[in-house]
Amino acid sequence: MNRITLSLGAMAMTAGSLLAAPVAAQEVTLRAASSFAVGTSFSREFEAFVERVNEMGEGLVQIDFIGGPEALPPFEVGSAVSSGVIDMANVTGAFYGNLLPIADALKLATFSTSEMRENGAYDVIRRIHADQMNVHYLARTGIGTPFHIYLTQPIDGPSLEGLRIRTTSVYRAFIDALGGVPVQTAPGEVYTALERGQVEGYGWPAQGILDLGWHEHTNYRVDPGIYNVEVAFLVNMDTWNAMTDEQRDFLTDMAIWAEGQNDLNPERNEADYQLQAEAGVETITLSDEDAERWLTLAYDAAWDEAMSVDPEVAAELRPLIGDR
Ligand code: 173
Repeated sequence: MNRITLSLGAMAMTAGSLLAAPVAAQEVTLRAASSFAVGTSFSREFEAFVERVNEMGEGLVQIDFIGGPEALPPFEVGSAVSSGVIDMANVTGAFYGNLLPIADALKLATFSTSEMRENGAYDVIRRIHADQMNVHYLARTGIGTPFHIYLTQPIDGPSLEGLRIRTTSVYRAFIDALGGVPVQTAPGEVYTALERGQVEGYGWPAQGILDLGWHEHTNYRVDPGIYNVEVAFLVNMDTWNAMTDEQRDFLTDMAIWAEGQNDLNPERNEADYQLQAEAGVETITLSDEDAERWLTLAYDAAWDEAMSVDPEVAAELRPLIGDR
């Protein structure tokens, strides 16, 4: 009798405290896509993030990764996350210039992600992404990895006169300044453009040219590299706002973990330079004087472009993201 009374009492208490407790957050599943091919250099970081979120976020946040360019064309990933066709994207600002032209200027950052989180740069970056694109800027990968110009034929100084160079908005102003002819393609078209002799070179980061076989048609890499790679994790703003603080904080912690991986970039770059050399890609190292001219042209051309695209935001960003 005693026992029965006790357990009934316990049941009543449990029911009472369940009713009084705040409703536990339901697990949310986010549909995500990458603008880079699965398993390649600029998707890998995001895939590691997805794996970690799915491992540590059980009952809270899960990510359904639908894939890379086979799922969504790379230049449409920005629109898809903006409109909510997907909830989350791994994409570079260079691929959504149609929505937020100034995003390409984020390649000009010289500060680390933690410096930019602290000094207010992220506030500006988040504001422009929210206002103009309806997305939350969650994380930035790529800091510590420069871009290079890769060529099928040698140059002997800072000039690309008459050469057709595959580009995105990242390298366009620089190629123009060097007298080259920029030819815009998605990464997935670079191999064919090289194979068919439609271009004499291309812009691409330090990492990844072996991922899609481009080393087979690449004879030279020009050093020094320029800028810093920017590949962001974006979340649709309606999705972000619909989540609980706990879910948002969890994703932010995971994002900061992903940004911590940027510290590995210098050694990853060296590993790729080594692989390029083994694959027969020769390095053209510009003289100190030419290197200075190369870098000055690269940064001046890109900042001029940023100032013409959105002078107010460019001027606001410049001291916050760092200047060469
Ligand atoms: O396609 C590109 O060359 C490009 O713009 C880019 C940007 C970031 C990472 C890798 C490539």
